Amino acid sequence: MAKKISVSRADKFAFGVWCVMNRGRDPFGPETRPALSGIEAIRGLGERGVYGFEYHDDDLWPLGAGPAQKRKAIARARQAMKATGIRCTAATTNLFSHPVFKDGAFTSHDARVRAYAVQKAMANIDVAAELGAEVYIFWGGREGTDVDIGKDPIEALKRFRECLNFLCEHVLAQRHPMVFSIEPKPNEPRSDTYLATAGHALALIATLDHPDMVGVNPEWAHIKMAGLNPLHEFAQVLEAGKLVDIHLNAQKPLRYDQDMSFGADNPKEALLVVKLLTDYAYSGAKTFDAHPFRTEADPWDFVERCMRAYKALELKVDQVNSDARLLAMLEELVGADPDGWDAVLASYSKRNAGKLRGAKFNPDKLAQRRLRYEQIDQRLTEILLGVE
Ligand SMILES: [Mn+2]
Repeated sequence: MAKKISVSRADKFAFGVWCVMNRGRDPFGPETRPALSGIEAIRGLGERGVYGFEYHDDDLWPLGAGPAQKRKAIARARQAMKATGIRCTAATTNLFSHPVFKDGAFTSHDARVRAYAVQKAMANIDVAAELGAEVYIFWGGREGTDVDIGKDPIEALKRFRECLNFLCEHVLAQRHPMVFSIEPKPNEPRSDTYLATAGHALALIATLDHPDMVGVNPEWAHIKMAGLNPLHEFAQVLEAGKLVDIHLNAQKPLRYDQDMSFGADNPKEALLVVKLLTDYAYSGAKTFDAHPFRTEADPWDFVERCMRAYKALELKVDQVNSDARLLAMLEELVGADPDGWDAVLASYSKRNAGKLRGAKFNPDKLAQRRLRYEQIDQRLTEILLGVE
């Protein structure tokens, strides 16, 4: 009998408020859904048992709002949080909508634009800390180029680094209990974006003044846009101890940013991502950063769907992790290590090097070992499809 799916706050699901505020506008047509304010978004998510929300500064108060208007918006957000039990899990700065950022924010040529961007981030970092956000995200929306001769990519990376270093110092000075997170994306809205993949972000982080304060929140769709493998990207960030948040959605490879509901494109890949997060006990928020199809009347079926898809895949992960046939085949795949090479390779020593130098291998024989990948993959498919 099929198991019933129920979602609770213990699942630590989160949504960007912008996901449900999305009104279906695309480059070819206007809005198809009525407006929803950031506060209504927080409240609606909270009422549906969602654990957390993420927001951009401009989602909660308009750009250029005075102190009184801003305080009022923050108070209303806190009210909605208190009334529904939803938490603010992460926040970020809108450094891409206003035309001032049309050629980048942290990587703009204009020092005044860079300073304005850092000021805007600084101000929202303080609000985010007040709302309890433990993660602050940097998605470099416009940090890229359309004309590569027009911007020195080395200089751009230096500028990005400088701004992150400055903001890390701000967080330390304010004693906010917060880490930063870089969200990579290969392109769109710019022709090419700096820090295109998780690997790019990890490499930049290693060069920062406070690398321990900065992680990565890779996004499924952004990875697919680059034609890469979400499982591998998430795993590399997780293995580096840098997975501080994750943006789940769906996306057909190598296309414009589709941001479909989680599980909508490739359930097998999605299953393996849920398995990764389960097996390695990822403890951060599982955040959906997607939006409803333009054909939807309201955003709530979409919210329900993303969470149910994750829970359904979690049930499948239980099955996969306890399927005797599959486990036996996977064990056989790893095989035995009768000569203890695992231990030799784990650490270099003169003795180990000597043992390796003197060893005799028979590559032709080793190559004959049976690898049942066809059967393994089919077993996974059948578990996913629910057939015996
Ligand atoms: Mn995202």
